[in-house]
Amino acid sequence: MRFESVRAVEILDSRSRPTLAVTLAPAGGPPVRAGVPSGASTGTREAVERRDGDPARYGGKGVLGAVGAVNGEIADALTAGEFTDLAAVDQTLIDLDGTPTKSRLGANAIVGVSMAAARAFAQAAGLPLWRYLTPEGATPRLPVPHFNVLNGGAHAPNRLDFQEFMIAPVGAPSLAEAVRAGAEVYAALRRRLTDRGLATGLGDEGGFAPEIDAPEDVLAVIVEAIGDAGYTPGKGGVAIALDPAASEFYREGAYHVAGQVLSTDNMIARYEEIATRFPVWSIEDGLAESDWDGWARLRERLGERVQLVGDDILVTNPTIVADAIGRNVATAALIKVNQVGSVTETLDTMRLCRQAGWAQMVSHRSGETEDTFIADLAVGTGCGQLKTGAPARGERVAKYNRLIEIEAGDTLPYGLG
Ligand code: 2PG
Ligand code: MG
Repeated sequence: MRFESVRAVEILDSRSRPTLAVTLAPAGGPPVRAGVPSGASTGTREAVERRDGDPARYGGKGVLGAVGAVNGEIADALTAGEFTDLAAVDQTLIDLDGTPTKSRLGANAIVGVSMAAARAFAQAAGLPLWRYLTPEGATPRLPVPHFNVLNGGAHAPNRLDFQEFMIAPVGAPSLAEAVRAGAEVYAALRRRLTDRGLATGLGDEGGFAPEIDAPEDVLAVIVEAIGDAGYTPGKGGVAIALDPAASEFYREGAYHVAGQVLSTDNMIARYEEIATRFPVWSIEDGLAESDWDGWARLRERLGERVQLVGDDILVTNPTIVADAIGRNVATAALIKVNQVGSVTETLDTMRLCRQAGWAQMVSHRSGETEDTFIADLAVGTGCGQLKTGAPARGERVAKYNRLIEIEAGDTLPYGLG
């Protein structure tokens, strides 16, 4: 593979903040493009997103430096060489950057080029992106979509501490039916909230953002909405997944939830009660990223009943995930391409999880573009789970619609696997 040109421009993400669009022109084929996502509740060990810090532009959030890195150094390196595969491109980018966190060129610059390069190789091989991303020995499958129907934490201006309440149509017969269930429960939830006089404005990921304090009250209304829409709450129908994003409400060694101050063990007990009372099948970032001992106890107490997903604590980083597997602190990893900063390292992390029997949930970021890369990544790796926001707002729906199109074009299994 040779590249004739590599170009980036500064565009807007779904939160009105600057991000990058990267266009690669592979020799002998049409140009390919990628849009770079960006998080709000970020883990401290994530690859470093490069922002300009110039207060005169976008409040310091401009990405002209990262754009310049793509159009300068990265373009020079990629147009000068020939590449056998995506891993070779990604290694070139990592070596060129030269830092462990991709901070010099910017992880946002590098991941955009990496995603576009994956598309270039897929195109050259005459394969859909998901098929190109299928690792040896993996079976592609349509993932269970996890619709984030109610937003709090860093994603909404309400006083709710838990960040994400997701519905997962685990029992649906197909992806298209899962999307229908997601949309129907979302509509039923809007009616329930309206009936109670609660606001139905949306948070960053398209879920409603009403003023409710206690997570249990949110869970109760979601269970009602699942029933209203004609589905059975639970893994045979529509189950619930949580991402409390607990690092955000962990202060001075304690968890601050709905006005209460909880020790790690009290927080774990709270989750045990939640999992007993409600059809919660998965909890992501139930504890803070620094609370590794707490995570180990959480897994002991709840790991048999509930999937325990590490996001901020693992940051899609193969080295950290290998450590976490050895220390038994979770049962699944959240997978975000921009958290580690290249597609190859993302696939490495997913392989480690597969080998250890850990589940994986591919994820969007709260700041997104219309790029649907992660839909193909979830299908190709056959990991069985994708979260990409509510069944509302264009940048979220684009991913679900991409899944529908993949399902319509190929005979693939649906479900957790
Ligand atoms: C998360 C993500 C995506 P952010 O915490 O899982 O939902 O949020 O992109 O803000 O880190
Ligand atoms: Mg998270």
